[in-house]
Amino acid sequence: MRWHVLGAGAIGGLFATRLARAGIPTTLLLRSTQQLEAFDTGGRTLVLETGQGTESVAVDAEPAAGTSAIDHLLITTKAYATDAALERVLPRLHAGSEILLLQNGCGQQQALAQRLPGLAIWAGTTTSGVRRLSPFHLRLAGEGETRIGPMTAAARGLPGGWDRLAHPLHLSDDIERTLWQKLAINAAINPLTALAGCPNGTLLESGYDTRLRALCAEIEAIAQAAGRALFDTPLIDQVRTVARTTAANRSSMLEDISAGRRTEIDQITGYLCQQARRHGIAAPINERLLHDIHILEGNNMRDRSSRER
Ligand code: KPL
Repeated sequence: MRWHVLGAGAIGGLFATRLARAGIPTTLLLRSTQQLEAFDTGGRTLVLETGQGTESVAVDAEPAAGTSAIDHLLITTKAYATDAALERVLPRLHAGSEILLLQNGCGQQQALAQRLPGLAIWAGTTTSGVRRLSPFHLRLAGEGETRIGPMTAAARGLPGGWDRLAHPLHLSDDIERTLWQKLAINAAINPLTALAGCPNGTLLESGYDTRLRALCAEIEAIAQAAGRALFDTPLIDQVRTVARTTAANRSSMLEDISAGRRTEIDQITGYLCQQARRHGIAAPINERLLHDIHILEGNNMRDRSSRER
């Protein structure tokens, strides 16, 4: 058994170290020869700093556009990059391939399951917080939990070898609900922190109370209109708990904005706005956040191209 990891960012790197540590041969699929050279120069290891110390884990790497068959594929790309990344590896997949998507956002998991319905496909969410200090050097900010569930009939139990991972893992019997729960939390925390440039814990301050409550109520209304159950308790309580447990963390959207990268706003808030339109309800708060983050992304892109000129 060998797992190939498509999307060698923070989450991809974290799970590559977890797989390799469990004795499962693991290969990073890298996009460019520069990335492969940098990985070779660093001794073909991923470095993971945890509260307990620093682990150096040896993994393999190869170009995504290689030729050997891929039996087990973990996709951890940014949500918007899923299609383009998949195109590169599609010729390497076969009827028995297993695919697991561990990403933020919604829509891309369902699209892949519709596109490849005969394959064993799982989707998952993780609340583990990990930062990339340099391309192959990661710091684990907090060990969260990971929920995985089947997206197609061929996906049974956990994906191959994942029962051996030293990582808090749960099999979800309602993965659509799990995806919506994570989507709702991300839609509440990520745009607000990205716009304010603040860590997650700042949202607990009283100045955010009214805004956060109104945003959570609107997200709940969209989920209800779409026929999706969220949590058994109010979303605001869940969001506050996540903001408290990740108080010092910067959300992934804030990190993207700070680094001048595209964000996952279209797959998070954009997906919710699409659902609201489809089900005929208004979503003014989410529409506004979508607009404001697009403006911020646009400013970033303009700043970047003027620096490059
Ligand atoms: O998943 C996250 C993210 O930043 O994308 C949260 C839960 C908001 C933690 O930072």
